[in-house]
Amino acid sequence: MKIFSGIQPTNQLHIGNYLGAVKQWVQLQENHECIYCIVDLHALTIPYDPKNLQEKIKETVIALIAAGLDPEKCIIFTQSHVKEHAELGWLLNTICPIGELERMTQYKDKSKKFKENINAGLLDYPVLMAGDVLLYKGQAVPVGKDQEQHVELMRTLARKFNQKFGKTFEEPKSLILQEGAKIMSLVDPKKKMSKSDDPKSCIFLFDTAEAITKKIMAATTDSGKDIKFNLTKKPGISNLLMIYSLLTGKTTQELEKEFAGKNYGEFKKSLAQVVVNYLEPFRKKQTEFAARDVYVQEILKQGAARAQKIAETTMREVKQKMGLI
Ligand code: AQP
Repeated sequence: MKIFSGIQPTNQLHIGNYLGAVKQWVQLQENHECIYCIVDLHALTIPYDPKNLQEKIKETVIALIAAGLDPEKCIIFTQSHVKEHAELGWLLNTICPIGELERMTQYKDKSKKFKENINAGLLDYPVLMAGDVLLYKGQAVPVGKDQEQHVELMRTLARKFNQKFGKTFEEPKSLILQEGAKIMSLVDPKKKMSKSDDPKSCIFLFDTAEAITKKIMAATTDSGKDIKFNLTKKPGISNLLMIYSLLTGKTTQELEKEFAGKNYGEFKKSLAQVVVNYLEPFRKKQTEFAARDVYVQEILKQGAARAQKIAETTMREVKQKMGLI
């Protein structure tokens, strides 16, 4: 299968990005043709500082390698280095109904969050994302639950394009994990954990042991004192149980039994230890790669060159079919 997925260099990666998306990316690279992209063009749709964008891109690549991506097994590159992304995005704009974009949950959420900056790019985000995947004729897109709607639009655009201009694209399907697809904020467990949110709401992959422990101990829990998995009645403790379960391989029922009669404090202390231990090797690798700037830049350079070749071939076909050449 041809796999494509992307991540924004908006901030450090958190455990939601890892458990919902990147962990799948690492597994898929073993048996599939995988292309993973740092989507810097998408990141421009929310307020950012041009002075540190390059640094954030570098941090994101390092995080992906530290989490297990292997540049020998997959392509890793920066979106803006392959100009065909913007080009295909524009062409797909001409077949995308605006109504489809206005109903997108991410657009609605981000327009509320960044009221002073509701730019056209924010609305158009899913079309660029469709271009990202279709450019490589991607067949599957491993993402968290929040991106399901965008992959659905990708399918619609692929279908429309094929109907209008002749069969060119397959309709990519989303690969969404049954568990971990939506890790919630530690501060407000009704909201998803988000990089650009309050740092107290996220466990970042490279947080220190102290920071992880402090955030988990302060995480919002629910009334009552039982450690029970119930997403509607106990969203806070259920989110923590889910993280515990995903990192240890124990089911939430097993954990309920293990923590029967224990209080929230005892459970959180144990979870903090689990998270610290799980992330320890990631932190070590991050330190190692942070000192290897040339190596990191080379990964991006080679990745872009490999991606560019595929992108050029698709664009030639697309332009021919659309009557541009
Ligand atoms: N809380 C989450 N639980 C599970 N999966 C998640 N993902 C994001 N948050 C969660 C998945 O991570 C991948 C990369 O996400 P992204 O950086 O492209 O953008 P996002 O979905 O908007 O992630 P954030 O953390 O919320 O970033 P900001 O705050 O910058 O917008 C995607 O596959 C996503 O589904």
